[in-house]
Amino acid sequence: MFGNLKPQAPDKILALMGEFRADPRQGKIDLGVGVYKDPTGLTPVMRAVKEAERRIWEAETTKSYTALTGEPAYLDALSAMVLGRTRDSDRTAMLSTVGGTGAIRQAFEMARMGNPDLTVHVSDPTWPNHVSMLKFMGLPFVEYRYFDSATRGVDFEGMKEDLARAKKGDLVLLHGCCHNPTGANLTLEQWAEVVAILERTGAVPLVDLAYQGFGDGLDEDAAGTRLVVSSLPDALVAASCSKNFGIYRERAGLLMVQVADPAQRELAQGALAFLGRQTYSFPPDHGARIVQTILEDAALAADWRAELEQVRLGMLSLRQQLAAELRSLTGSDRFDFIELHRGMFSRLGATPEQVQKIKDDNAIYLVGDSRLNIAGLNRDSVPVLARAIVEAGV
Ligand code: PLP
Ligand code: TYF
Repeated sequence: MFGNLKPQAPDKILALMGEFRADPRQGKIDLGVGVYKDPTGLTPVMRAVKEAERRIWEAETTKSYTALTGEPAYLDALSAMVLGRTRDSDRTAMLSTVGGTGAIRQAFEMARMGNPDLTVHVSDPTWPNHVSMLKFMGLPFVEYRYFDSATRGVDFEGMKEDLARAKKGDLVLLHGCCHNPTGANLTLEQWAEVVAILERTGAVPLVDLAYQGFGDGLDEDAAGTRLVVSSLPDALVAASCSKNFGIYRERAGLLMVQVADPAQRELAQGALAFLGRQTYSFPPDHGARIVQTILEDAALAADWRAELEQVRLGMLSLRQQLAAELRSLTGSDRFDFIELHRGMFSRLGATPEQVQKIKDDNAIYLVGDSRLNIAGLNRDSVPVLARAIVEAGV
């Protein structure tokens, strides 16, 4: 049966994790995979998560299945966090998903069920898994201009021009905040312009919100998503709890599907339940229950927000330190974009050879496209990286 299998190209980011682990050099620095690390290099379990787990362990009396589309109280709490208000329940169908990835995959499936002729529009560049899933599913996709390699900001004129070509019923994938892999993001004014293009073309947005709370704050990071959802008839939102709750391996996520007409809601909810049944039936519960427990308890939620804010400010301060260090080493402001970027990532704009040199000479691991994970740094390693960047001729 399996003799005809073709070898699959490994995920470059995950392959880099293995290479880093195997590197025997002392003082090696991992700026590859997008996992938050504290200044000591650990990915901690957040305080509120530990406390929620303790409460769940004490109170839980059964491990029987939850609802097919997920625990309603979790869906209520997380959708309210994303939207900053109670969702429009007449027009919103929801699914508890296997992480953000599961939400994106089911969103692609939903969009195809709704419009078998759709084209998906993705940013150039985007998270490699987006493209990989689209290829595997045989869904046609095109890239829209996004990253301006000269300014390391958003090529917004190019983006608008390309999005204007979307057709009615196409899917436009947008990063809600903290763009992966570039770190360059839209302003709220630019979001409004994108919304206007979507209104005009009739293309449907899918917002991938994987880093809410890692950029400018929990509400600020959801502002674009909220504008999209409140302005447009149809919209999909794929939210992940992996990063902001630090529960990567628990696999908690949410897919929201907003439909134009309340008469379509039952159909959409039924389609989500159907899609769940075709893949794994019931979603995992533990991560979702942690999130629900935290969000439903004012004191726990406040503690979680405080810890998340500390994480966010820590990354911001590393950005400022790195930009300052590079300013003083180069005597120029050409690396100031690092300070303007938001989230875990920045695309440096280095060549693959420069990325290789940084790795060979200093045991500092960046993804091949020159994406670096800011959270992999600490106050002591920032100057080491800055010197390596300059020495590689970036
Ligand atoms: N979307 C983006 C842009 C991401 O970077 C990630 C990364 O982890 C995800 C979605 C999905 O995350 P997960 O499936 O771990 O929740
Ligand atoms: O971009 C990243 O590094 C994170 C983690 O197949 C990740 O989103 C990377 C690759 C992958 C799954 C998750």
